[in-house]
Amino acid sequence: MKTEATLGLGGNVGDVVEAFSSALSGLKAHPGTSLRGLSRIYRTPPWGKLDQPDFLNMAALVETSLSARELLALCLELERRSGRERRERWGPRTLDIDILTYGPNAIDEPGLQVPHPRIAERAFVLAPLAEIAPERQIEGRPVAALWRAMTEPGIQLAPAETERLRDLLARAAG
Ligand code: GSY
Repeated sequence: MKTEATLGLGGNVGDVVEAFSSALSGLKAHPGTSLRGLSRIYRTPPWGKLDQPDFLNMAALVETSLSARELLALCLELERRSGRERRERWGPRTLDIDILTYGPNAIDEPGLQVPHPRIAERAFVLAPLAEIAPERQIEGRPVAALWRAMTEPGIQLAPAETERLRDLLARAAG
């Protein structure tokens, strides 16, 4: 059985666009996942811990035959391959990949909460997610409506980074 899942990608250390590209190529190459859509990249102010550089954030739509737990393991493996070390909570990182939604399912297990908690409060998640899954319901409301209701300043499109990602992905695809 195939499930449509959405992933949020973010990072603010090193070459984040390159890290996005390798993670997305890893998802593409995996037999249990197909990439169905990509948002543009956004430059976003840090949330949680403010004295760190701005993040780049984007979202991906995947069709997967993996369970949510298997998809999580794949995301962690792709983070690890990008050199991600889990250090300070809410601190700087090369690459974070979160499962935002997994079909219509709600999962609340140790280490795996889907929909990802507090999506509705985080503009850096909603802006890219609204591009790829505007109708997806979070807490009973469509993502697009949640994004439209946001007033958080500082979320900007990053066109040069988006274009570079598209180039890297096209090159990786040959
Ligand atoms: O949860 C993802 C890591 N993260 C981010 C992020 O991706 N973007 C922004 N803007 N702030 C963040 N704080 C953390 S932690």
